[in-house]
Amino acid sequence: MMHNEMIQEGTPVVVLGFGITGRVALRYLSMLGARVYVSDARPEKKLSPQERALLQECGAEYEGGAHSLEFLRQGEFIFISPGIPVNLKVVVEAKKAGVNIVGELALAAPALQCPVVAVTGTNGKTTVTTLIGDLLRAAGKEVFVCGNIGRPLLECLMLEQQPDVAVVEVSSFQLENCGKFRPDVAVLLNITPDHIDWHGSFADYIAAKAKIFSQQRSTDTAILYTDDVICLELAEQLQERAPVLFGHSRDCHGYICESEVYVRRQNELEKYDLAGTVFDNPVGRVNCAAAILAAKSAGSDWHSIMDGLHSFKALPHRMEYVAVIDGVSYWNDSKATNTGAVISALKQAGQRIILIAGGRDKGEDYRLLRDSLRAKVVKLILIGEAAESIGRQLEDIVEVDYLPSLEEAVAKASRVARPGDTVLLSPACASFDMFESYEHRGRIFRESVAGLQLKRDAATLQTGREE
Ligand code: UMA
Repeated sequence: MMHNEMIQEGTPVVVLGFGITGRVALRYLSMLGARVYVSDARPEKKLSPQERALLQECGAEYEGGAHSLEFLRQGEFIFISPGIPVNLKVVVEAKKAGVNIVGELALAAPALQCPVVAVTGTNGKTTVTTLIGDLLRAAGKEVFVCGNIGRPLLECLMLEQQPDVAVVEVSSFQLENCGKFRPDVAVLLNITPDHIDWHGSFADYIAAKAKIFSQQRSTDTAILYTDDVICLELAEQLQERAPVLFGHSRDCHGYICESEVYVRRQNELEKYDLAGTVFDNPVGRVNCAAAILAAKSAGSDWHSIMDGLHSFKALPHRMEYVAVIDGVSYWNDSKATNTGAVISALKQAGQRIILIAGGRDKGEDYRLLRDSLRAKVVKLILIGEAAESIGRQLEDIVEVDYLPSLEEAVAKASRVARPGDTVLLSPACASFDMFESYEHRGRIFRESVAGLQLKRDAATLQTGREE
């Protein structure tokens, strides 16, 4: 395993947060010889047998139930898990006491051996990261796809053999503490308000996202979406580095026109026809333009890209088609946890929509949904903790119903929908008030729709018998 200049034999490090990232960090740090202290809000008795075994195997001391300054000060630095805000009182105090705060990207940076493609943005990150991985694999490359997508980047450093390229989905949380992380290719898809509760303000969220470019050199590639005003402003600030732009303007390096993406190569235009792929819709085309530019920068060619685009299957919980029952189509967009994602979903869905939204508030301004709702939504069904607050901001422009559960929301939607309508779950909120995760919420939606289908089939059978 590659040496990491941040860790010497016996370097004391506190790992703050013992989730997916914290567990991999513990393994990585102890392999490098660090002395690791783990602090997590979960009391020790709540740890799984595997987590206990890992602590024991690595000889790590554990502080559970709360984080104390005394414990945190034992580290030469604190390795902070992405979900833990830097403005947490004890973290601020540790910083004041002179302890450095290091995130996963910062820790990985000095040891990264392979070229890195990093992708950020409020929405579309996972799809674009996965797609870039596929487009590079189609060109015969060994690719490690990781990051916020669910597999920490540190895992890449523990591989026996380094891949040809790492494609990393990076969140604003990870970028906040990214240190000297320098992607060879950095992609910024879009920026709309999200995670305001964590960052404190929209300006701080934008600043975190912009860090993806902060360590890049003139030979690195910065790819940005020019139809998004905030990305455009950032592109202007990067002017000296000749950023690579994508969008609907013909001046872009990758421009979108109807079902096609055109990529400029000197005086030629390379055409990528998306007809027949899952990306042939307003949001898909934009995501594709970004992925094509990134894959080309990392060494993919036209044929491999076209192969990769055609074989790509849509990811679950992101505008996922579920069923058509009695002429009404049902779509699961449970991953839409902010207003920007809901606006994108409404663009892609049909003309008369029954929207199911709500959940745990992340500091969103739901008035941002007003124009999109006015255009297409005939009924808004709200669930979860944020229901009343969302309702207050929108009930003057759309009919609103409040339901106690997602199952009941789906049943209600099916009763009010007419043939040709779309029932869309696109919550604009986190899921943790009622579900374990957005995946769990999406599964419950699918199961509720399957329940409607069963009822429908039973009713048809009954009618057939009576006839
Ligand atoms: N914890 C504390 N103290 C606190 C808060 C939490 O000790 O004050 C502990 C919890 O008890 C838990 C651990 O911290 O044991 C969880 O750590 P974490 O929230 O950093 O999550 P991980 O399990 O490490 O997962 C993280 C990302 N989670 C977040 O950013 C919240 C995962 O993204 C990512 O897939 C994973 O690392 C691998 O890189 C999830 C996510 O929701 C999917 N991301 C956000 C998003 O996509 O919008 C950014």
